[in-house]
Amino acid sequence: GHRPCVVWLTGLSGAGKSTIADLVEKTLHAEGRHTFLLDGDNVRHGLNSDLGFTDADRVENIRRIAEVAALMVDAGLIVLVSFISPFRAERALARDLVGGDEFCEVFVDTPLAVAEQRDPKGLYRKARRGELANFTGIDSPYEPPVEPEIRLDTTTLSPQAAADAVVARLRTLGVC
Ligand code: GGZ
Repeated sequence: GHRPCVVWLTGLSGAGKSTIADLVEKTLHAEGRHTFLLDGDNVRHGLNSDLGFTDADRVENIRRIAEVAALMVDAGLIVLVSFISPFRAERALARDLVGGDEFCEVFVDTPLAVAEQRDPKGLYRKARRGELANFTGIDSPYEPPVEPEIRLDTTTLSPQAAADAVVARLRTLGVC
């Protein structure tokens, strides 16, 4: 198969979303697929540099990302989207905007305790000390997906095994 779609990764900070998205992209590139990765590095510093981490700003962050992802699917790309995207309502909006048949929701399911233990950027530590407000999982909510297309248990899967599971699912969906 070969058809455009959005692979929407959701999960806590430090869950492993971007690591897994990078590995999925490597596999797809090796097979000649045309992809684009939307993440904090290329969206929050540019298009969404006016937005912070209040609930309202996160809603607007995800709304814009969903609109951009929908345009990229129209352009024929496989779009990998890597944001916490904490709210069910905005993920549902993204699914509606893109179209259900072109939308694959991937729950990078890492328990808070595990993400906090990893704390690669020291952000959980800052949040616990009260130096960073509205931090997801601490004093800002995360609503786990109820019926994601894929759930990845990162406590038992290596990043590569998790990425392989995503690619396998994309094959059954006819994406690659
Ligand atoms: C959560 C924050 C916050 C707060 C800065 N809460 O692990 P990271 O560093 O690299 O990824 C996190 C990223 C989250 O941005 P998103 O655009 O994915 O969030 S959302 O979908 O909710 O809009 C984290 C960093 O930004 N970060 N402050 N308060 N994560």
